[in-house]
Amino acid sequence: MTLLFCSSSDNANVWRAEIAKRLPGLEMRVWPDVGDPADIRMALVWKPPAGMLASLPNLSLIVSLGAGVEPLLEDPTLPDVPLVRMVSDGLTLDMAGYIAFQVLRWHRQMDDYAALQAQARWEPLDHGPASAVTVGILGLGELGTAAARTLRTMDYRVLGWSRSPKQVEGVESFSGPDGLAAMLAQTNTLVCLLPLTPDTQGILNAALFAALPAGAVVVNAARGRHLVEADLLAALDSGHLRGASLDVTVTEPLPPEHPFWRHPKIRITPHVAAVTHPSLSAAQVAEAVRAFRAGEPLPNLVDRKRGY
Ligand code: NDP
Ligand code: OXD
Repeated sequence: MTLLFCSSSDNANVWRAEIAKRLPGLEMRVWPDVGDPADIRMALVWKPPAGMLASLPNLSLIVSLGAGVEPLLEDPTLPDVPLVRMVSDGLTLDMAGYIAFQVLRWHRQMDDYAALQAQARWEPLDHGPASAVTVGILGLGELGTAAARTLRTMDYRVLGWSRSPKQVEGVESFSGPDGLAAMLAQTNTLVCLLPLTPDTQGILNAALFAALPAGAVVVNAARGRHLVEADLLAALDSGHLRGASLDVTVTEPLPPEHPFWRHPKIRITPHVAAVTHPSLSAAQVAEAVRAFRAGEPLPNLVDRKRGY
């Protein structure tokens, strides 16, 4: 059984070494050196060219190097074979750290201190305790739950919104449209960790921002298309929102002329909130391959109808 690796943003040699440690003898080819396409039974991919997977006649398993699978599902030629997505300690720890950092950045006014430092001004600013800050998390799945747990250890009040109600210790769970409205009304820092689906695209829009208390902050670490960019600019410029941290944008890389780069209330990172570290994630790939070969239920299988 041959595995095809295809990603322009992951290091194939590092992956080859990590996979060889766990699956000795497994042949791995690296796209575009596919050889005979009929040899390929499994593919390990991140944003493969549209149509590429459909050109592999014996493909029987797709493993996504990413947690979010909309780049695959949006390819109309995607073969109808099991699709496993990435769930690993590397991603969850990275994301929990990124969200904690962004919540602290706004709560503890770190950008204001950077501006004061630039003027050599020693000027303590007031900030309340973490327990007085309510963080609302859209998406209480693998990453949202990890972020929620980390924030709870820091004494933030944490609320979470998901399709189905959840039980996470110390976290108040909301679901449905009424639940969303109830959560937003209490949220000082809103974090988006939803998958991108037709239901969630554009969810960070003017109506949602208006439902947040004045002075709220928005953190989007999910997908750029969750956000209506013009609505964010309007809500920041009107003074309703205090700031936004964006790890993802509609167009990536963010074009140099985009207003987000120079907006005083926006902080940008280049889609690095959570990374699929090979050393921490190869075990999950190996487990998917092992289960597939053994004909056992596959872990972290994507529900194509749901879209995540
Ligand atoms: P999960 O599938 O584990 O969790 C998704 C959560 O969103 C679930 O709680 C789900 O609810 C909820 N959800 C989905 N649709 C809706 C809806 N219509 N209404 C309310 N809640 C909804 O995903 P992960 O936590 O692993 O990842 C989330 C996203 O993070 C990924 O899809 C990806 O886009 C993004 N990501 C970003 C990275 C970055 O570096 N910026 C890195 C990795 C991922 P329920 O549980 O009830 O189904
Ligand atoms: C992912 C990502 O979905 O890195 O894993 O965005």
